Amino acid sequence: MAREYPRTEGFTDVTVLLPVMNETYSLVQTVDTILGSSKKDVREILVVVADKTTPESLAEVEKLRARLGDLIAVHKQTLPFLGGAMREAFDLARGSHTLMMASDLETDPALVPKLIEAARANPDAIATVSRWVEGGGFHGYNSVKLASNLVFQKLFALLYWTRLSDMTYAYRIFPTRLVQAIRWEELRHPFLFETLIKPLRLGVRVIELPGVWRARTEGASQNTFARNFEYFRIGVRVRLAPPERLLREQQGKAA
Ligand SMILES: Nc1nc2c(ncn2[C@@H]2O[C@H](COP(=O)(O)OP(=O)(O)OP(=O)(O)O)[C@@H](O)[C@H]2O)c(=O)[nH]1
Ligand SMILES: [Mg+2]
Repeated sequence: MAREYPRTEGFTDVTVLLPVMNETYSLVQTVDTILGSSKKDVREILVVVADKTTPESLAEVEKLRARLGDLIAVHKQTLPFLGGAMREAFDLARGSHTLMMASDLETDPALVPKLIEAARANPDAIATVSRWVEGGGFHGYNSVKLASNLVFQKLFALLYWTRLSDMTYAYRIFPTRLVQAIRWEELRHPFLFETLIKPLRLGVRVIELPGVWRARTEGASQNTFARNFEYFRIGVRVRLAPPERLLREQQGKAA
């Protein structure tokens, strides 16, 4: 019989993942907004830093740690890039659920309570934010990128035969056991898409909530437009892979 993904029966608390490269006040505002609304549900905020994280960002992380103590955990990544940061963080998460977002304010931290409520009501599902449904949107998104994004979403919704409208926005809450059971491949930004399509192929239910994307006001993205074409490769490969091959040999352990 085909192996199945491990089920999650309840929400107890959430590990919030915040990757940081060049954010300062955006990071602090993200943390304070989350704790202001949802502290009782937060197991820890796991900040992931890299060799290239700026000294200004590292200083803000240290200040947060001094101010908030155990609520802030810091991990220095070994694998490279954004996917590498998230993959290591998935294995360190201790909450029943793991929330993936950014620290540049492009993932509106005011939506965190809604994501937590969705996870509490549907603990075995993924709740993800969509910019393409009523109530969602884009502010300051380049128009060529916007058109390409829409075409990409429609194409892959058809290929995966799903009603989901936004499969590439990296703002979502997962059952932690699920993300620890999957065998991840990507290291760069296509990882963000991989975190939705692999669960879809495993039969995980995915719920969408509306959200507005706003361009960051400090620092710069680590992604380049040309690299967006790499999303096609993982999109097609995962569609063709047998679902049981998407799981690690030993669930919950490093593969
Ligand atoms: N620790 C760590 N954080 C990263 C890395 N790359 C990006 N980040 C952070 O992850 C978040 C999202 O990355 P961005 O580079 O802004 O990418 P994006 O907004 O998803 O992509 P675009 O829409 O193409 O701009 C930001 O808070 C970044 O600072 C990385 O290699 N390591
Ligand atoms: Mg960004």
